[in-house]
Amino acid sequence: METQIITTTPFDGQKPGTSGLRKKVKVFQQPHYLENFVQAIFDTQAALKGGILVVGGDGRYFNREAIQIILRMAAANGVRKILVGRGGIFSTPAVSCVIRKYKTQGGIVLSASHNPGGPDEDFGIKFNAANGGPAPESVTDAIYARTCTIDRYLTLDAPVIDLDKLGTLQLGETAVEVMDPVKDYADLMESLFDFNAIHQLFNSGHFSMRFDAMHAVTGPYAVEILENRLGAMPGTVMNGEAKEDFGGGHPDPNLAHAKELVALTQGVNGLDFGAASDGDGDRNMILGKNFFVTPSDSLAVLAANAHQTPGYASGIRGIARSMPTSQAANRVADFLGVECFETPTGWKFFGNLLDAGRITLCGEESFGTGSDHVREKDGLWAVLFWLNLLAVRQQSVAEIVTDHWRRFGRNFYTRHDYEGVDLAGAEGLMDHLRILLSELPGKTLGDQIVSYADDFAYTDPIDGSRSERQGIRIGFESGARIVYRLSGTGTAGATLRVYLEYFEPDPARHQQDTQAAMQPLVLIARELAQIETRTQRSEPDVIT
Ligand code: VG1
Ligand code: CO
Repeated sequence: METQIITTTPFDGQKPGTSGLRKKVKVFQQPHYLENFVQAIFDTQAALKGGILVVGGDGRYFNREAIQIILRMAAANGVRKILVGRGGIFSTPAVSCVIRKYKTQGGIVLSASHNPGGPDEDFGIKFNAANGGPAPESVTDAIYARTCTIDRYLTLDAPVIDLDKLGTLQLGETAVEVMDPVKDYADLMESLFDFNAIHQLFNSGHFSMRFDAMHAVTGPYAVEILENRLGAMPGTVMNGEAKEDFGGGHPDPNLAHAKELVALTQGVNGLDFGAASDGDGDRNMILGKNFFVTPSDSLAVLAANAHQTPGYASGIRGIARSMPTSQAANRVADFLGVECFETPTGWKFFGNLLDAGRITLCGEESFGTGSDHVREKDGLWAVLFWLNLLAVRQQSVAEIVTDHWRRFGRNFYTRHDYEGVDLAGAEGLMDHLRILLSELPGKTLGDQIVSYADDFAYTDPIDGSRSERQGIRIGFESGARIVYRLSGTGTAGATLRVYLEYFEPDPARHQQDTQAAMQPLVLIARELAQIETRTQRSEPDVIT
């Protein structure tokens, strides 16, 4: 097998967004496109030479082809050993787990997460560092800079590798180990949660649940953990067969896209517990009987109850939440006397805080929750955490959350997304808000008085790196907030996200309907940003 040096030229626009490089499959299929980006990783990450690399993806269309390309390039670039999941499969949190467990120099994750898959849909790639987490901006910036100057890549003239058979084979000088993508991750989960208690809950005869894998990567993980190890009834995992196009669906675990599951939890005979994960297994949605847990509340509830699970029995060191995530977690942190950090959107911003031991739990409003057990958000981990709490507290999901509100007050929360809007219009809207910022404090909007308004900037407390223009925050004296930002994961046009929150201390008002309760704030947000005239949309496409 000979190393080949292929001449190439830079591709415009290989700048990674919130979670890596995401483009249409057709873009990735252009000659040399993927190769360019992958070579930029090898050219900038010197430790990979002679080191160990983990490779795997969520199984979407183009996953297998991409992996073959990456394996040949990794061998040509002198990687000593590659750990690849059988069938090319690894969930995102499982990649993180494997990088850490085997102390590798990093990993390449192939996924476009919750975006649809298929020949006309999305694909994505990102590099995870030796801590198991998405590369920090300094690294993604370096990779991007290299894609702008690259003139050649290295590959091996080698036959296709059989990814479906476990075992180690040789690719030139490089050992390629095809491993079970589930086992190490399932073992880690077993070390964190009380599997006996959950097993008993499943066997009690008075607990019903479904996990919706949405035809995405968590199917095999959920079957192994919930059905095989924990003894849940066969069929507990629905849509468990992973498909290249996710069965034509949108593998995004929220009220809009997991309708089938939501319906099963409704009515007098609704399930006691429903949960779902996304394309690459890092997101989670938690449902009780006729009850939806917002991700922001989920983070706060897990933090307040963490000591009731074996993995977190000695308490938590601190919490971090992404900026648009509700402030419910801050109230728990205050109560526990631990720090609560507010970081820009994207899991990479939690990495340093986790590595430094400043935080144990972290989360995002976008259905992402996680802890220091890996360096990615982790869908099944959150589901098991909830199951552990349900088992030891012997309460329903609704009881646990309403108890929490009674103790801490309720942060009503919603997010309105305007998808695929005109890019210039969306940028114009953000610029318009930036100009308004300085004159807002002290002003009355609707029935709210503005206390602060800024374009969020973050200085990493560990390495001092600075990230600017991370979204517009408008805080009111009542504790309410409006946040505007543009998505960094879309592949067509722009997506405007408007995040709304208000605090309600009075338990008598905790049962109100969220959208109705938030209507006054919604109107303020629409008017202030001139959403209708600037996006040509009168209503959001997705409300979560
Ligand atoms: C979205 C979410 C963000 C999340 C990111 C990646 O980003 O808002 O919280 O970290 O997706 O999640 P954006 O830029 O579109 O708002 V995943 O499950 O794609 O790894
Ligand atoms: Co995801």
